[in-house]
Amino acid sequence: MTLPPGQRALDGFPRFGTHLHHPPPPVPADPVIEIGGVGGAGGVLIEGVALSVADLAKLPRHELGADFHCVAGWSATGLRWEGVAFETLYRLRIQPRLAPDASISHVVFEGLDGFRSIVLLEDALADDVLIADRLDGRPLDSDHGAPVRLVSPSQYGFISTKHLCRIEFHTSAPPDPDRWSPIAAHRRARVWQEERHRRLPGRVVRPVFRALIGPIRVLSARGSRTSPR
Ligand SMILES: Nc1nc2c(c(=O)[nH]1)N[C@H]1C(S)=C(S)[C@@H](COP(=O)(O)O)O[C@H]1N2
Ligand SMILES: [Mo]
Repeated sequence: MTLPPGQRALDGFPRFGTHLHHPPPPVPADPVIEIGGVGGAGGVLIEGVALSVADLAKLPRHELGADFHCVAGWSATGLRWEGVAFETLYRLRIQPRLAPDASISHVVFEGLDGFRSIVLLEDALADDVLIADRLDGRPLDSDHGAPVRLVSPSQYGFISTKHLCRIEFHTSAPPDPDRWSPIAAHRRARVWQEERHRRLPGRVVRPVFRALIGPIRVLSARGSRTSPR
Protein backbone atom coordinates (compact mmCIF):
# COMPACT_ATOMS: atom_id res chain seq x y z
CA MET A 1 0.00 0.00 0.00
CA THR A 2 1.41 3.38 -0.95
CA LEU A 3 0.40 6.44 1.02
CA PRO A 4 1.04 10.06 0.03
CA PRO A 5 4.27 11.59 1.44
CA GLY A 6 4.30 12.10 5.20
CA GLN A 7 1.10 10.10 5.91
CA ARG A 8 0.76 7.19 8.38
CA ALA A 9 -2.04 4.61 8.21
CA LEU A 10 -4.43 4.20 11.13
CA ASP A 11 -6.64 1.26 11.99
CA GLY A 12 -10.23 2.34 11.39
CA PHE A 13 -11.57 5.80 10.66
CA PRO A 14 -11.78 8.20 13.62
CA ARG A 15 -14.13 11.15 13.96
CA PHE A 16 -11.85 14.18 13.54
CA GLY A 17 -12.27 17.87 12.91
CA THR A 18 -12.24 21.47 13.98
CA HIS A 19 -15.57 20.68 15.64
CA LEU A 20 -13.35 19.13 18.38
CA HIS A 21 -15.56 17.85 21.25
CA HIS A 22 -18.78 19.44 19.97
CA PRO A 23 -21.39 16.82 19.12
CA PRO A 24 -22.41 16.54 15.47
CA PRO A 25 -25.27 18.83 14.39
CA PRO A 26 -28.73 17.19 14.45
CA VAL A 27 -29.93 16.03 11.04
CA PRO A 28 -33.08 17.90 9.94
CA ALA A 29 -36.17 15.77 9.20
CA ASP A 30 -36.07 16.65 5.49
CA PRO A 31 -32.51 17.86 4.88
CA VAL A 32 -31.75 20.17 1.97
CA ILE A 33 -28.63 21.57 0.35
CA GLU A 34 -29.06 25.26 -0.41
CA ILE A 35 -27.46 26.40 -3.64
CA GLY A 36 -26.13 29.94 -3.98
CA GLY A 37 -23.81 31.86 -6.23
CA VAL A 38 -22.26 35.27 -6.52
CA GLY A 39 -20.14 36.80 -9.22
CA GLY A 40 -19.62 39.47 -11.80
CA ALA A 41 -20.30 42.93 -10.39
CA GLY A 42 -21.68 41.46 -7.15
CA GLY A 43 -24.40 39.92 -9.25
CA VAL A 44 -26.36 36.92 -8.04
CA LEU A 45 -25.80 33.85 -10.17
CA ILE A 46 -28.27 31.51 -8.52
CA GLU A 47 -30.24 31.94 -5.30
CA GLY A 48 -33.28 30.41 -3.73
CA VAL A 49 -32.50 26.95 -5.06
CA ALA A 50 -32.58 24.14 -2.54
CA LEU A 51 -31.88 20.56 -3.41
CA SER A 52 -33.41 18.03 -1.09
CA VAL A 53 -31.03 15.30 0.00
CA ALA A 54 -33.73 12.77 -0.98
CA ASP A 55 -33.78 14.11 -4.57
CA LEU A 56 -30.01 14.26 -4.72
CA ALA A 57 -29.87 10.54 -3.93
CA LYS A 58 -31.95 9.84 -7.08
CA LEU A 59 -29.34 11.30 -9.45
CA PRO A 60 -27.07 8.74 -11.19
CA ARG A 61 -25.06 7.13 -8.40
CA HIS A 62 -21.37 6.47 -8.08
CA GLU A 63 -19.19 4.22 -5.90
CA LEU A 64 -15.67 5.08 -4.90
CA GLY A 65 -13.01 3.07 -3.09
CA ALA A 66 -10.43 5.40 -1.58
CA ASP A 67 -8.08 6.20 1.28
CA PHE A 68 -8.75 9.36 3.33
CA HIS A 69 -5.88 11.64 4.31
CA CYS A 70 -5.97 14.26 7.07
CA VAL A 71 -3.54 17.15 6.78
CA ALA A 72 -2.35 16.39 10.34
CA GLY A 73 -0.77 13.20 8.98
CA TRP A 74 -3.12 10.24 9.54
CA SER A 75 -4.75 8.20 6.79
CA ALA A 76 -7.74 5.85 6.90
CA THR A 77 -7.40 3.19 4.21
CA GLY A 78 -9.78 1.20 2.03
CA LEU A 79 -12.99 3.18 2.56
CA ARG A 80 -15.99 2.57 0.26
CA TRP A 81 -18.11 5.61 -0.40
CA GLU A 82 -21.43 5.79 -2.26
CA GLY A 83 -23.27 8.86 -3.44
CA VAL A 84 -23.44 11.21 -6.40
CA ALA A 85 -20.37 12.52 -8.19
CA PHE A 86 -20.04 16.29 -7.73
CA GLU A 87 -19.62 16.52 -11.48
CA THR A 88 -23.00 14.85 -12.01
CA LEU A 89 -24.69 17.33 -9.68
CA TYR A 90 -22.95 20.23 -11.40
CA ARG A 91 -23.82 19.17 -14.95
CA LEU A 92 -27.43 18.16 -14.21
CA ARG A 93 -28.58 20.62 -11.57
CA ILE A 94 -26.26 23.67 -11.55
CA GLN A 95 -25.04 24.39 -15.08
CA PRO A 96 -28.56 24.60 -16.57
CA ARG A 97 -29.42 27.32 -14.03
CA LEU A 98 -26.33 29.48 -14.60
CA ALA A 99 -26.21 32.46 -16.91
CA PRO A 100 -24.51 31.21 -20.11
CA ASP A 101 -21.61 33.63 -19.64
CA ALA A 102 -21.03 32.82 -15.95
CA SER A 103 -17.49 31.54 -15.49
CA ILE A 104 -17.29 29.73 -12.16
CA SER A 105 -13.83 29.47 -10.58
CA HIS A 106 -14.45 28.49 -6.93
CA VAL A 107 -16.97 26.45 -4.96
CA VAL A 108 -17.65 26.86 -1.23
CA PHE A 109 -19.01 23.89 0.72
CA GLU A 110 -20.66 24.62 4.06
CA GLY A 111 -21.69 22.25 6.85
CA LEU A 112 -24.50 22.45 9.40
CA ASP A 113 -21.83 23.19 12.06
CA GLY A 114 -20.64 26.27 10.15
CA PHE A 115 -17.50 24.57 8.77
CA ARG A 116 -16.53 25.75 5.26
CA SER A 117 -14.14 24.58 2.58
CA ILE A 118 -13.16 26.53 -0.54
CA VAL A 119 -12.33 24.47 -3.63
CA LEU A 120 -11.28 25.36 -7.17
CA LEU A 121 -14.05 24.32 -9.57
CA GLU A 122 -11.40 22.39 -11.50
CA ASP A 123 -10.55 20.32 -8.39
CA ALA A 124 -14.21 19.82 -7.45
CA LEU A 125 -14.97 18.40 -10.93
CA ALA A 126 -12.28 15.68 -10.64
CA ASP A 127 -13.70 12.19 -11.13
CA ASP A 128 -13.05 11.13 -7.51
CA VAL A 129 -15.10 13.92 -5.89
CA LEU A 130 -18.35 12.68 -4.42
CA ILE A 131 -21.28 13.91 -2.39
CA ALA A 132 -21.52 10.83 -0.23
CA ASP A 133 -24.51 9.49 1.69
CA ARG A 134 -23.15 5.98 2.41
CA LEU A 135 -19.87 4.66 3.82
CA ASP A 136 -18.82 0.99 3.84
CA GLY A 137 -22.33 -0.20 2.91
CA ARG A 138 -24.21 1.77 5.57
CA PRO A 139 -25.88 5.20 5.66
CA LEU A 140 -23.34 7.85 6.66
CA ASP A 141 -23.34 8.21 10.45
CA SER A 142 -23.12 11.42 12.43
CA ASP A 143 -19.39 10.98 13.15
CA HIS A 144 -18.59 11.03 9.45
CA GLY A 145 -20.98 13.71 8.22
CA ALA A 146 -24.66 12.72 8.21
CA PRO A 147 -26.76 13.30 6.24
CA VAL A 148 -24.29 13.92 3.36
CA ARG A 149 -20.70 15.07 3.02
CA LEU A 150 -18.20 16.01 0.37
CA VAL A 151 -15.44 13.44 -0.24
CA SER A 152 -12.36 14.50 -2.20
CA PRO A 153 -9.73 11.84 -1.45
CA SER A 154 -6.98 13.47 -3.54
CA GLN A 155 -7.12 16.49 -1.24
CA TYR A 156 -6.53 16.66 2.52
CA GLY A 157 -9.54 15.92 4.70
CA PHE A 158 -10.40 19.53 5.56
CA ILE A 159 -11.69 19.94 1.99
CA SER A 160 -14.25 17.16 2.61
CA THR A 161 -16.93 19.16 4.45
CA LYS A 162 -19.25 17.00 6.56
CA HIS A 163 -22.97 17.66 7.26
CA LEU A 164 -23.24 19.51 3.94
CA CYS A 165 -26.05 22.12 3.89
CA ARG A 166 -24.97 24.75 1.36
CA ILE A 167 -22.94 24.90 -1.86
CA GLU A 168 -21.96 28.31 -3.23
CA PHE A 169 -20.54 29.08 -6.66
CA HIS A 170 -18.16 32.01 -7.21
CA THR A 171 -16.57 33.67 -10.24
CA SER A 172 -13.46 34.70 -8.25
CA ALA A 173 -11.74 33.64 -5.03
CA PRO A 174 -14.13 34.21 -2.10
CA PRO A 175 -12.83 35.98 1.04
CA ASP A 176 -10.70 33.61 3.09
CA PRO A 177 -10.78 34.11 6.87
CA ASP A 178 -7.64 31.95 7.34
CA ARG A 179 -5.47 34.09 5.13
CA TRP A 180 -3.21 35.41 7.93
CA SER A 181 -3.42 32.43 10.25
CA PRO A 182 0.02 30.96 11.14
CA ILE A 183 -1.28 27.51 10.24
CA ALA A 184 -3.14 28.67 7.14
CA ALA A 185 -3.99 25.57 5.16
CA HIS A 186 -3.01 25.26 1.52
CA ARG A 187 -5.76 26.29 -0.91
CA ARG A 188 -5.54 23.23 -3.17
CA ALA A 189 -4.44 20.74 -0.50
CA ARG A 190 -3.44 18.05 -3.00
CA VAL A 191 -2.13 15.07 -1.01
CA TRP A 192 0.40 13.75 -3.55
CA GLN A 193 2.00 17.21 -3.78
CA GLU A 194 1.97 17.43 0.03
CA GLU A 195 0.24 20.82 -0.09
CA ARG A 196 -0.35 21.11 3.66
CA HIS A 197 0.50 24.72 4.42
CA ARG A 198 -0.17 27.94 2.50
CA ARG A 199 3.41 29.24 2.65
CA LEU A 200 5.70 26.54 4.08
CA PRO A 201 6.72 23.25 2.44
CA GLY A 202 4.55 20.34 3.63
CA ARG A 203 7.59 18.41 4.85
CA VAL A 204 8.55 21.24 7.24
CA VAL A 205 5.17 21.43 9.00
CA ARG A 206 4.77 17.65 9.43
CA PRO A 207 5.89 17.52 13.10
CA VAL A 208 3.73 20.47 14.12
CA PHE A 209 0.61 19.06 12.46
CA ARG A 210 1.34 15.54 13.72
CA ALA A 211 1.44 16.78 17.34
CA LEU A 212 -2.21 17.82 16.95
CA ILE A 213 -3.49 14.34 16.06
CA GLY A 214 -3.68 12.91 19.58
CA PRO A 215 -5.52 15.78 21.29
CA ILE A 216 -7.94 16.41 18.39
CA ARG A 217 -8.72 12.69 18.19
CA VAL A 218 -9.48 12.43 21.89
CA LEU A 219 -11.69 15.53 21.84
CA SER A 220 -13.53 14.50 18.66
CA ALA A 221 -14.29 11.07 20.15
CA ARG A 222 -15.73 12.80 23.22
CA GLY A 223 -18.39 14.46 21.03
CA SER A 224 -19.17 11.27 19.14
CA ARG A 225 -22.77 10.04 19.12
CA THR A 226 -21.83 6.52 18.01
CA SER A 227 -19.61 3.86 19.51
CA PRO A 228 -15.98 4.57 18.54
CA ARG A 229 -14.63 2.66 15.55
N1 LIG B 1 -18.60 20.01 8.92
C1 LIG B 1 -17.32 19.67 9.17
N2 LIG B 1 -16.65 19.03 8.21
C2 LIG B 1 -15.36 18.66 8.41
C3 LIG B 1 -14.67 19.00 9.61
C4 LIG B 1 -15.41 19.70 10.60
O1 LIG B 1 -14.91 20.03 11.70
N3 LIG B 1 -16.74 20.01 10.36
N4 LIG B 1 -13.36 18.62 9.78
C5 LIG B 1 -12.57 18.29 8.55
C6 LIG B 1 -11.31 17.60 8.83
S1 LIG B 1 -10.01 18.53 9.37
C7 LIG B 1 -11.15 16.27 8.54
S2 LIG B 1 -9.64 15.50 8.66
C8 LIG B 1 -12.29 15.43 8.14
C9 LIG B 1 -12.46 14.28 9.10
O2 LIG B 1 -13.52 13.45 8.70
P1 LIG B 1 -14.07 12.31 9.67
O3 LIG B 1 -14.53 12.97 10.95
O4 LIG B 1 -15.13 11.62 8.91
O5 LIG B 1 -12.87 11.43 9.97
O6 LIG B 1 -13.51 16.15 8.09
C10 LIG B 1 -13.40 17.46 7.58
N5 LIG B 1 -14.73 17.99 7.42
MO1 LIG C 1 -8.06 17.15 9.02
